[in-house]
Amino acid sequence: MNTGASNFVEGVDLAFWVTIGISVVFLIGITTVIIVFLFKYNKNRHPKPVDVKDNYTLEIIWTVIPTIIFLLMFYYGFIGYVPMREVPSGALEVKVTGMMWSWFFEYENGKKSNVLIVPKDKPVRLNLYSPDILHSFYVPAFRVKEDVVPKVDNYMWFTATLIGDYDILCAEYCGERHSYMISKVVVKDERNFLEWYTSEEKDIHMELTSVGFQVSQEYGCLGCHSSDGSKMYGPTFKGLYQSKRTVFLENDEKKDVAADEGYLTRAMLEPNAEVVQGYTKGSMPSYKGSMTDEEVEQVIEYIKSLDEK
Ligand SMILES: [Cu+2]
Repeated sequence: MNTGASNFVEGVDLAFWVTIGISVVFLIGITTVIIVFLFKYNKNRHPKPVDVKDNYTLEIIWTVIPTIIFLLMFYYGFIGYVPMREVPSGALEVKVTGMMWSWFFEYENGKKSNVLIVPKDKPVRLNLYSPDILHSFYVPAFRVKEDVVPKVDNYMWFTATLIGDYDILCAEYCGERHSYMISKVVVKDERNFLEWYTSEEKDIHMELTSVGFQVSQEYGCLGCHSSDGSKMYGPTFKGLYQSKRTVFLENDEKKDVAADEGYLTRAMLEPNAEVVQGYTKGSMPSYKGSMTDEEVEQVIEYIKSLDEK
């Protein structure tokens, strides 16, 4: 009986419990031996240490038994892993983009989303793509995890077996904000899934958000501006749109502004014309001539989108 949220839960959990079980037996066994020996071979009882040499029986036993135990753990791991690389034909294909610092999903019919919506009881193949650095797509409830490697066509698959919402995490820990790459798998029954999948409504806003995010990344904006409210070298993008700011003009005069489209555009093209209080003049380069008008708009769309999540 499969009681987990995906077809892989049973196999992975079995390998996990076998390994844990063996480890617990050894933990108890070894600890007991340590305690017994502590008393039995105490210096008071055994004032003269005895050297044990060339005991072949003992050596064979401690080679053969651990080998069998390791092979047992390997066996359960292997039979749990092999099916994960064999995608059934007819699986629903979804392109997964893992980028600094979010997930993005694109379906074969052009549907785009920032949550992964899948039908229950149907195999789903995820084609993993990264435009920037290493990521690791992880759905704990499904017991699936796979590296997303730039320039490598990696994939994974699963069949969701329970309706519900499950967390998606990035399990890569060598970068600053992988832990902020949180999304969801939403498992729907087939009818509800098809209703969403075939609906005409084009998620243009989502598309713009994604493009704006990519542009912000390309120009290095996100190296100094966070998207989650935390203070980096420059002000955060979150809550920035329409917020009230005190800025210093070029002649050092103070002025109150609202961060609307006009202000944000000026901030990208002439960053030193109005420098926000608390930040250093000259620390941001001008993007005049390098960013197109369209790209400026896309970054603004991205900044706006952060407040709608
Ligand atoms: Cu990541």
